[in-house]
Amino acid sequence: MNKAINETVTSDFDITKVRSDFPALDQEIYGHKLVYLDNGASTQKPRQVIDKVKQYYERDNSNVHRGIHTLSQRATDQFEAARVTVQKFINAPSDSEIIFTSGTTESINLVAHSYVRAFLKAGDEVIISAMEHHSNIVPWQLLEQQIGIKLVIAPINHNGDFLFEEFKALIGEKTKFVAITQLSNALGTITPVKEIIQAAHAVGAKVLIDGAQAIAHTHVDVQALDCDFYAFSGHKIFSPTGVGVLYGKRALLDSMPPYKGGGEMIKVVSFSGTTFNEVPHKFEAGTPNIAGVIGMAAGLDYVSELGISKIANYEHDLLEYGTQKLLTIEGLKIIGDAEHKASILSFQIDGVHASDLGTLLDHQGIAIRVGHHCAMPVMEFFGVEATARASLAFYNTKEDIDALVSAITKAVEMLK
Ligand code: 7TS
Repeated sequence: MNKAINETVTSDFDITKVRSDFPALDQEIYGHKLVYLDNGASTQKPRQVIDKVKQYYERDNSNVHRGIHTLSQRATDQFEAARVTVQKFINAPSDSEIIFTSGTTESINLVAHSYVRAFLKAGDEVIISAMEHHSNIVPWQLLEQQIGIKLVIAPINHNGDFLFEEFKALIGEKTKFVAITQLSNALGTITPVKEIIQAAHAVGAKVLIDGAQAIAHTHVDVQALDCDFYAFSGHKIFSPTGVGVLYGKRALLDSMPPYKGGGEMIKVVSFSGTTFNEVPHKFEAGTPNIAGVIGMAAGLDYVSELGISKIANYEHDLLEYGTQKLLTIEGLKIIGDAEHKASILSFQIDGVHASDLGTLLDHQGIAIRVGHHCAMPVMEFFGVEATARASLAFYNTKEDIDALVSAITKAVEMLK
């Protein structure tokens, strides 16, 4: 990272107007203005998303794909229009390649079940990185136990960089699948996903990208990446909880067996044999999170309107500013200083327990996350049990960072 302190973090959008779109930001916690720096866990929602969900429940609430009546048609139209919004947002070739799930975790489990469990056999290798979130580790470990695949871990270094050459050395004829985060939630590392995908494809392996963190911070183009699967959650991109996306290449999705059985995913059900619906419906058994899906389309529209590259530039400057300011605190060490980094500031302070720090910051109105961030192997690698993590969004400001630094300084004085 460029180490010069950028005192003038400027946005190409109207930050005051942007902040006023997010009602939750405008409140006090213990008598202090809320400074929300836990965007890696979940983002706040703009009024446009909240209004959309409210409008749906007040006017259009009904089930999708099964009603002849007006409300059901309205709900279905909005639900399917949301699929096209997602398709365009990630530049997928077809809206039939967009499957609505409950979030990244379910998207990854769908692929684990319907692709890896269905097509890999004992001894086949699945590569993940050493900095995955538990939801991109445990599904593969379950398959290790259940069908005997071998999980191979691509290493990182102590800056948190993904080691591409070491990764390439792990790839071989046994490699059948690669599942990698695009942005580490614990370290902020941006991984070279395009190169990873090319290297995996060279041996015929398929690739899933965990975009849970990346989706709100970088431009995602699944065709340019040429990934086979891409997973993300609505709630990390200013949209409702309980909804997410799995993108998959159509030919793969067509070849895969369903993940869950139930209504909507079938063509004909009979006791002499059942046939399945076309994708994406084949993977969407049961009544979906209709309000969540419609709200997510509004969230993606909001981000598109601001412009993801403007967001990325602004957050990059803010991250550099935050890095420099935090490093002025005595005894503070940043965990994760990768060359390519976004949105996450994980740190530790000598002699200070992260959870004590988190509590004292909360009492000053500052929301951060402390703990292992569901990435325990990363903590083990760095020899720490927990870090404090400030994670940024485009509505954060230099003043938020200043408030964080001053609150940490006060907290450290109290704790030492
Ligand atoms: N993958 C990554 C990289 C994540 O950061 C998360 C959530 C997930 C997968 C799972 O997403 P979910 O929406 O299905 O739960 N990460 C975090 C976090 O960093 N703090 O809280 C949740």
